[in-house]
Amino acid sequence: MRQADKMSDRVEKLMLDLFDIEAVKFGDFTLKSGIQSPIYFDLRVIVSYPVIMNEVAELLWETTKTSGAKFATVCGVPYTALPLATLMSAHHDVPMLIRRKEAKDYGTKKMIEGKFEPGSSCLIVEDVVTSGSSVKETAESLESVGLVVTDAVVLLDREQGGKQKLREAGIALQSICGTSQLLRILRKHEKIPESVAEQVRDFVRNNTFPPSQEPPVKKSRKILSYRERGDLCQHPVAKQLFGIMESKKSNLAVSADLCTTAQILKLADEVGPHICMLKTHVDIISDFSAEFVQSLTELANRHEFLIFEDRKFADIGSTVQHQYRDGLFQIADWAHLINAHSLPGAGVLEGLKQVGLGKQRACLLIAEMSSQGNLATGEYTKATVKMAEEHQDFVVGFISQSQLSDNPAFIHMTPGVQLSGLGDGLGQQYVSPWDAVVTRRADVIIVGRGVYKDPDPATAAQSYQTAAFQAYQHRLTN
Ligand code: 5BU
Repeated sequence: MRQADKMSDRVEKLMLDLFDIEAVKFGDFTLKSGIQSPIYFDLRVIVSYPVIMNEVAELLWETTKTSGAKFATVCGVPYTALPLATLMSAHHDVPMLIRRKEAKDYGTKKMIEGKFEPGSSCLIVEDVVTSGSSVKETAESLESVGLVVTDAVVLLDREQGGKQKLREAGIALQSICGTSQLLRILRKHEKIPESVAEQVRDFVRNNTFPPSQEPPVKKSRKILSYRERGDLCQHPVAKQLFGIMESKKSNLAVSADLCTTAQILKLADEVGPHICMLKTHVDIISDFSAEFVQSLTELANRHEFLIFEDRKFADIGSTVQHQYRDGLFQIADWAHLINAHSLPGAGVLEGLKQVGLGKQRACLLIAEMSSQGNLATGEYTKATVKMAEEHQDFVVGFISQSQLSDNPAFIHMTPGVQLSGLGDGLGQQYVSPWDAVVTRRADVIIVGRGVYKDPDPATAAQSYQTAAFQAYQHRLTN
């Protein structure tokens, strides 16, 4: 079995176990904050189930390792995560630190127990994240004694904005599972009725912590419409895209990952009225021709969508220039948008830019990926955002899994979206349109198989269009 499959099978089994031992409960609960919630996580019970506890610790470890986080010590948020951090520490030979919760009351007592080098890094381990405040408090304690905290790992993310809040505080949060995935697993095994799942989704939707209150830039990012952002941005392609999104009421891009021109043109015509953008992988087409480009361009004009060639340029400037301009595909002649990896450094953009700018083309930088175990995380992602900021004449946004920049001109596009389905067995990981747009703050969702594999792609596209645009409207008004 592949690594990705194994991992998702294990997560699925763990969620079912947590349900069985009532660590995950459904009903009517009053949370610490006084809010009534239809779902409650009580992970304290896992200490009574050593096998489960061990599995949680192992999955926390693997999730962290997959994200590429580097750390010298681990520290569990007291109290539930303490035994989890202990197991991670003991099994993987990484020293542990203990944060005293009561230190404040004793004044002179040490807040952090254990040995560490000032300036060294510490991973925070937590059981459940809601707003992220407990992780933040623990990070502050660790930082107050000279430790560096850049990463945290959690068993369950309630998906109520905690991840976003922690990112604002400079902490990348990884989770084994989020509420939406948990609900999909429990529904798949018919552990809860759909009405309960919907009630929980509604609750999460209506109880999401806003990503930031104070900084004015962030506030304005939250409430600007696509139209307003189109007015603000300089690049003609970004302006056009925002305009199309607003007028067609669509923030859906369909990925036409089909291997013949006839199939792609048929799909483009069917889904055209519902999309703002069609994404291609031109190198998988068996009968590519100039006529195809002409027909696709006609369809793009007729239905008003942009064409995005998902070529993922990743070589030195001189080579990508050829790949973009020359060869069989002459991508620069017909694709409004292309994308590039930041891996080679700014030269990749300099090269592409020399070809694209004269033709009024734009580029998206790949800052995060949807696939399990990908390495586009942490410092790499941050450096990618910086690179985009330095090339705003050509880079109009990101392919990402979350909002990475507050600059309203940058468009965030998120692939790995499906209404049903957790993954594809080859590492792809899916979130729902709602999660992508509301929780992760994507501007555009990219959907491939969810649409083109459907027996009725036009109706499927319409469903995704409605789901993603309603999510955007919710974001505008909340
Ligand atoms: P899917 O059928 O919805 O899984 O297709 C997703 C498309 O987005 C597919 O063309 C991928 O090549 C593309 N993609 C992705 O899935 N994840 C990423 O991180 C990036 C691109 Br970058």
